Amino acid sequence: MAYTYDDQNIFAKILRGEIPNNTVLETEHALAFRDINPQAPTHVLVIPKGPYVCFDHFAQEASDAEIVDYIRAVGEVCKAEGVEADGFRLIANAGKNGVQEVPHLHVHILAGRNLGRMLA
Ligand code: DGP
Repeated sequence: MAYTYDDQNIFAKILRGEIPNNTVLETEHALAFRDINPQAPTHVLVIPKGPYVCFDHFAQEASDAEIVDYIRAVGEVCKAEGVEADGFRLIANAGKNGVQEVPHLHVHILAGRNLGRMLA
């Protein structure tokens, strides 16, 4: 399907500097910041800087450079936050059934407590 990107979404505004954020990491193609409503002691969102609605949109249309930079950014945040020792969870909600609130791709990095066996 063809995705339409809404440049008025809240993460687009964060990327343009119109809304403040608690930045954890910034790279050429990615920005990581703390979730405003944390669900775990560590709850960081990693977004690409490009206009991608969700994970498959990004995987289909982003350049190799964007994809590599973005995945590496997730890894860098995991390392910086020290989540590998006790484990963590990555979540990328998409669309209506995925209950995606903000229509700009974001991976949630959750850690710091036992997250249970539920997927979401
Ligand atoms: P999702 O349901 O996957 O689309 O989650 C969106 C997340 O974005 C949710 O956990 C709350 C977070 N969020 C929403 N608005 C803001 C904001 O203005 N700043 C920050 N840092 N996080 C936000």
